[in-house]
Amino acid sequence: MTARGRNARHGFTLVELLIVIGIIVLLMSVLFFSFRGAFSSRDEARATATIETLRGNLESFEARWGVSPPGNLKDLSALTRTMNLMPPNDLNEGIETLVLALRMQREGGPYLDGELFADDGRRSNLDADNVLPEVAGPGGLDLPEDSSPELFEVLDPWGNPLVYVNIAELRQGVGQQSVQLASGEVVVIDLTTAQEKLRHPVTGQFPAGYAIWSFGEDGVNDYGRGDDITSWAKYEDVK
Ligand SMILES: [Ca+2]
Ligand SMILES: [Ca+2]
Repeated sequence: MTARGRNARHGFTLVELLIVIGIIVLLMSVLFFSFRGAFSSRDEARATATIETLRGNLESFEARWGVSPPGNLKDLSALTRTMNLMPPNDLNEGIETLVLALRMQREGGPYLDGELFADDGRRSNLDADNVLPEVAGPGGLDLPEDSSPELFEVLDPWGNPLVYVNIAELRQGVGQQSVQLASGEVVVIDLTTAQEKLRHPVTGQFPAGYAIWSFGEDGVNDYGRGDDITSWAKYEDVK
């Protein structure tokens, strides 16, 4: 019998076995991380696309109204000369006001993308609040006839509401709000921190007109930094 035949009968040595196991473990971890990476980049792309859709809708509103949509119901009342538009609570008020403003039929509206509004995965009312039906109807905000007076939010792919801030209000220290997450946790948007974090670190400029952001995959408010997804060019990306 040849030397080769004897080696084949003895099978794998311990070292060979360990190398094979090591390679299998390595391949599995590569696969795991690439799957996870693919999922999180798909979610990030969805969040970016939702914000882009809102940006387009918002620009149509600005073209007709001459200002960015207000970030609180009191200012939307003033802009639209609608009485009694009081916030039932301070939860999610920025994004609720944006959605409401974009749903109005006045001045050529509604501006809100129909597909986005029909998407249960992206449209929600986590804090189950609404405006008075008489304010919602003709002579008031004039929402579409078959439409609910609920104060809807737009959600990111992780189920948390997007945050909407009107920059003119932010500069005046107006628009205090809290955000109710999918988990039920309530996060306060601190205006002083927002004034600091939303400014460009070099030029000191705020995003023009408004700011929309998602807390990102970690669900933590980084005020548009970190893994947050933003309607403006992220400052980490600015050269
Ligand atoms: Ca709501
Ligand atoms: Ca975050």
